[in-house]
Amino acid sequence: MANVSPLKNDLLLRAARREPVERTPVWIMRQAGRYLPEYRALRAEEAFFDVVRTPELATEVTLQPLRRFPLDAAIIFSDILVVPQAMGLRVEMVPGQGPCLLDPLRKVSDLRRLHRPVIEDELHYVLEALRLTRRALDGKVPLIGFCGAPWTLMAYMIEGGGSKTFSQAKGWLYGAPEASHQLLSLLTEVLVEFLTAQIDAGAQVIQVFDSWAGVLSPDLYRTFALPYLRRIAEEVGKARPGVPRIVFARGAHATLDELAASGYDVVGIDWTVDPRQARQITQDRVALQGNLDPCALYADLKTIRRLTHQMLEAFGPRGHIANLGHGLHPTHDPEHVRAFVEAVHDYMPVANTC
Ligand code: 1CP
Repeated sequence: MANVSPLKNDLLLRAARREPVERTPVWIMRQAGRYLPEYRALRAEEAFFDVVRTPELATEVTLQPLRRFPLDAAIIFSDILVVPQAMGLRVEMVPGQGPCLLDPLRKVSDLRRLHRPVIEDELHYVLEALRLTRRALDGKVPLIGFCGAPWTLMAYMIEGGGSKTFSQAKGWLYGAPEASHQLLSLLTEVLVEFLTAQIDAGAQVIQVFDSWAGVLSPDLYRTFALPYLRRIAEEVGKARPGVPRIVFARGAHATLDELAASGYDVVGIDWTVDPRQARQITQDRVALQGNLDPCALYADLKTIRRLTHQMLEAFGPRGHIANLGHGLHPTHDPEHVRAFVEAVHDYMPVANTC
């Protein structure tokens, strides 16, 4: 990119490549959001998707957590549902409930309602927000771009919103496998273009969120999720080599070994996975990201520090990006978030005395 400063803090990039680092880098999923009073103040004035669609506001919200805490990365403020929106589905944010798709896919013939978006047109606001944020960061820390994984997006497009079981979307996988593959392929092609465009606009790392991996059996995950995740890693890696790719597949424990071989540089794990076991399974094929239980931040500050240090010890110093095992909750206290970030900063690994 022209006219941008060189990176002053590249800890996250080095950890993603499993290179030695002076200190484990840390960022937090949903680090921008409702637990911050300054975010809530802005949201009292502006609708969610207006913030997402206004690059100056998206940049402001992206930077809010970095003004408070010494984080080692920024993640662009947006949502995974901007892609279904760009493909023709209407999405609204319902206060206290979450996203709601007004015209979800109900039957296979509804696939005809989807169109293939021209990324530079229909998602230009994400790209512009990345360009603005990159300039505002002035090389302070790397900027993460992201998207939802094909399966997770398909799940929302069929259910119309969050769900405990995602049984309608799973119904498609069992009852209409061909149409499901057609939808997943289309999403994959769009996501490859979107991630590549995000990198061109300034994203220095990309993360794919497969938030609903955990509702699929290992067999379904192998058939309907992993092949598409692999294609994304491969094609983005080929188009823009050297940009670290992270995959976070929440609940995909049974397929961790295959995820580690799916072409990503980093695999994010949720808090139900033991870091030592994850290391054993993944060996030195990938770096790992995670995985303190977000609810651990409801503990007192001393306990947060102890639990964070225990987590760092379990992962070991090489190839680890500290994070929570999922996103922050609106009820988290920013001072407890600070305790987590600072505990990562001041961790001193026990010296190896042999
Ligand atoms: O009113 C509000 O302000 C809405 C709260 C909110 C926020 C702050 C939503 C609604 N999205 C976001 C921002 C967001 N979403 C980011 C910003 C960057 C950051 O992390 O700081 C990111 C990366 C996402 C990604 C996202 N959106 C995911 C994947 C991560 C995850 O949490 O698993 C998912 C599943 C969504 C959908 C979504 N958007 C919002 C909600 C409440 C949900 C979940 C809906 C559900 O399943 O119930």
